[in-house]
Amino acid sequence: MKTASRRTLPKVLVIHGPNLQLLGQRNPSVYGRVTLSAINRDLQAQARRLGASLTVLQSNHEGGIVDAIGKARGWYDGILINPAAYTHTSVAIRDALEAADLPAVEVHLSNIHARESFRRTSLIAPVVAGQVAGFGANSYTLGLAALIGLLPHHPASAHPGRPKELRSRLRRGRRVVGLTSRRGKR
Ligand code: CA2
Repeated sequence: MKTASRRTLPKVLVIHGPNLQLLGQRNPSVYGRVTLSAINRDLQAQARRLGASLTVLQSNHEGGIVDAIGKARGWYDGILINPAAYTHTSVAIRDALEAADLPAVEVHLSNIHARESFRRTSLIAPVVAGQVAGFGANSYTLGLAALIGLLPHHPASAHPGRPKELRSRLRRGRRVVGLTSRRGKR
């Protein structure tokens, strides 16, 4: 199978969900004054420092996001996603992320767990390695650092040289506590 990281720098697909193009223009009391372009600029700079390359996409359409995730395997090493309102509603995006089987991190500007009850459920959280929420634009940079730390071939990987059976569990951030190796060593 094609592995994106063998071709060049590790590649991360960044997906911004619906209405995030409005950031900085409306509703500053909830989402702050930072614009989506400023977030993307900071992410690109951080990726350069960490030795990764980014492709950024914003879509207001569930199907567009599903298509992008569906095509990611083989081309990207990981996915950073703010699914926005689809966080709380989209079984389709959840299923696409699960099927892609790539390391993925969910980010939110606001602390969704401290807001209206309908925002407290994420359909996405069970199929990603982790969620960063509540730190404004910093949620994205924290999420990107965490994601890059999960990439198997990246020098910043938290788990370099780990054995194969650990790698496959860590790929999606699965807990490894209690795992025993059949070969008796790790
Ligand atoms: O906190 C987040 O990042 C959210 O994903 C943002 C979504 C919201 O539906 C989620 O519950 C939490 C909303 C994105 C729309 O952003 C706007 C920005 C400015 C003005 C209006 C909407």
